[in-house]
Amino acid sequence: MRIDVVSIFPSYFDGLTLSLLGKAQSTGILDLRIHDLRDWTHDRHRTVDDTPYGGGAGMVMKPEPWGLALDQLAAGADGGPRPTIIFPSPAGEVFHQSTARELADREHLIFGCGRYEGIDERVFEEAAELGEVRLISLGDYVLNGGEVAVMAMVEAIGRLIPGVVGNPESLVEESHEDGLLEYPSYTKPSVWRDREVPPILLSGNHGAIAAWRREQQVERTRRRRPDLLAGED
Ligand code: 6GU
Repeated sequence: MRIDVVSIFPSYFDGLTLSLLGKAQSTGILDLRIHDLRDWTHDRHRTVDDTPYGGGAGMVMKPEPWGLALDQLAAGADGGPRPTIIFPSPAGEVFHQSTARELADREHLIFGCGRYEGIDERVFEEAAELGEVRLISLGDYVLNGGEVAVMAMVEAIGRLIPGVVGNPESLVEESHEDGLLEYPSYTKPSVWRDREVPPILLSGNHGAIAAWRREQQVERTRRRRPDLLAGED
C-alpha cells in the first residue's frame, strides 16, 4: 500500500518510522511518503495561507499549493488506481475500526493535513476529480491541525495491512473488532502485591476460559461503553 501525507509540519510524522510501521516500510509492505506542502509554493516566503474572503477570524490555506501537490501525488503510473484522498477534519465523518478496515483495502491513500481555519473549499472539489474524497474526524473535539489525527489513522490502517502485525490472531481479539471491548489480560506472577490472577485463567479449561473472557467483554462494554450495545440483546 502507498500512503502520501502532505503537511506543513512533516517532522510530526517522524514517529511513524518506529516500531511495526517502521518495519513495514523497510520490508516494502508499506510505502509511506511524507511531503512538505511548502515544496509546492513558488514565492519567496513559501506562503500557504491568506485571509478569508468575507472576513472572519484566522487564516485559510491557499488553494494553489494544494492543487499542485494533489496533481503530482495522484498521478499514478498509467492505469494506476485512483487514490482515496482523505482530509482530516472535525467536520468530517467519525473514524471507526470499520473505517480503518475499509481504507486498509485501498492501494493508494493521500492525506492532506489542514491547519489554521481550514483549506479553501475549492480544493475539495478539485480533489474529487482525482480520486475519492473523504473528510474524516477522530471524534468530537478540536485539534490544532490534522497531523495528530492522521498519525492515528495511519497507525490504525497500517496495522491492518496483511504482514504488518506478525501474529494475525492478535488482530482478531482486540477491542472493537467484534463490537465489544477487549477482555482483561494478566501475566506472571500469579500473585502480585496480594492481588491474585482470576483462578479460572490458571485452570487449563480452555472452554471455561473463553466463556469467562466473553462475559468480561460484555460486562466491561456495558459499564464503560453502553452506546456500543444499544440495540443488542
Ligand atoms: Cl481529523 N482534525 C482536527 N483539526 N481536529 C479534530 C479532528 C481532526 N478530529 C477530531 N478533532
